[in-house]
Amino acid sequence: MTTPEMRRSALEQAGYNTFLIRSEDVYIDLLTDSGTSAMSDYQWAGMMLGDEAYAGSRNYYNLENTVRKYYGYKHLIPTHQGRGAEHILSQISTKPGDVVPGNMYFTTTRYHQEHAGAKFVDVIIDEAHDPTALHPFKGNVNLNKLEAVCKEYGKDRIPYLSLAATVNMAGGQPVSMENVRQVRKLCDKYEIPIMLDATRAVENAYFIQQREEGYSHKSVEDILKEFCSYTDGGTMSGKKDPLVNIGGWLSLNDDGLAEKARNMVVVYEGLHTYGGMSGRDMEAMARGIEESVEDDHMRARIGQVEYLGELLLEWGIPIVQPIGGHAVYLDARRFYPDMAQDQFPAQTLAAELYLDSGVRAMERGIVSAGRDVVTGKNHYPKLELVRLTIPRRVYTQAHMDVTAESVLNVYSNPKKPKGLQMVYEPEYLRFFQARFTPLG
Ligand code: PLI
Repeated sequence: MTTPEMRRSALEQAGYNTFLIRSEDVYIDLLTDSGTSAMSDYQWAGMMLGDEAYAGSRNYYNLENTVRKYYGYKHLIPTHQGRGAEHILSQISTKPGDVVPGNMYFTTTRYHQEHAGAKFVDVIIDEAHDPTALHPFKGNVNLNKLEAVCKEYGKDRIPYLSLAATVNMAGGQPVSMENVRQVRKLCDKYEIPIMLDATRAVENAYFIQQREEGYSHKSVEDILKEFCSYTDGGTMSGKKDPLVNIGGWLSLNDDGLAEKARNMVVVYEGLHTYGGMSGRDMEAMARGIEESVEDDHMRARIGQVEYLGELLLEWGIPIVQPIGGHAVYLDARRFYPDMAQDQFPAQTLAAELYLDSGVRAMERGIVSAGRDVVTGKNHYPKLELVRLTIPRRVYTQAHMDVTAESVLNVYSNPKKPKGLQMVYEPEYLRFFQARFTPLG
């Protein structure tokens, strides 16, 4: 528990950036679901079976078999976390002047694409940029947008389509099976591979089971395997779906590309049979993947997110709809309709929420979007959101109630903040370390 005075002081010291608050000053931590989930007894038991050989650990082979079994990919290159895999993939596939189409950007993913010299082009459906649109698969690719990019640049300048399922920045929104099937057809026509950001693909599979015709009787496990079968490989942050605190991987079906990746991973991550993870970490991830595809687990996990979202909707609070897989996203524009985007409404809202109750959330708006690498100008995303992210197997319904009550307090407070001014802006992925002062 914290007092208002403690929180005011902690927030000032953190430059009004929730990433810079110490966790001991946080009451309920909804910053992220990344690496914050609780491991099970089965996973902890696996930690005791760590084979810490430098080369050829048996835990690596177990992980490789597990990824093959559930995701279906042929080659497994382990990395320390998701962005390690994004780095390797970008470096082995992308050259300056290339173009990478994707269904909305993710911060680290786009960073690595741009770092390798590519331009990112958003090909998600328009509904994804509208927090009120009720489309059941707001992560879908707009096939016309994708085809226009394919026609303009062709296979020589498009190393792959970057397909995220679910789409984090759109509000944890899924991609339908029908859409990935159509995307596969189109990419085959233009000979462009599809690389899946598989970070929350199990959550995506659950939404397909719940919402798409013909899938209600299939297991999450089977749906996941079918979905991945339309893609050529994937990057994974083990810190989300796979229920571990650290780890990731790059998976590829193409033998030549996998050989390149295995060569590059030794430079940045570690030998190709551990890639920055210890044996025990790989064992915990293999077991986490097994648990993550259980229908009951997914129902409980997403059910908890929906519980919080439905409570907020009942109270008339503006959130992104439909409710996403890993988080509830507050629509900061509708909290502060008079605040200009340059005054950082979502960053301000995250600060207000922390001040009210010690609940920590994350900005997903103009600060996260960063600047255009060519012009240096700010991106102005349509979505200006605060993410209440739910770690897996950590919090109770009571924590969701306290969070909802605090959001209601902030929403109904007649004294509206004036916004923030950015006083320190780091060069890369500025949202992590930027500092602000309050206006007015
Ligand atoms: O945080 P990493 O490096 O293990 O993974 C990067 C990453 C890649 N793709 C997607 C969709 C992510 O959500 C992601 C990381 N997400 C974080 C840290 C989050 O808070 O959402």
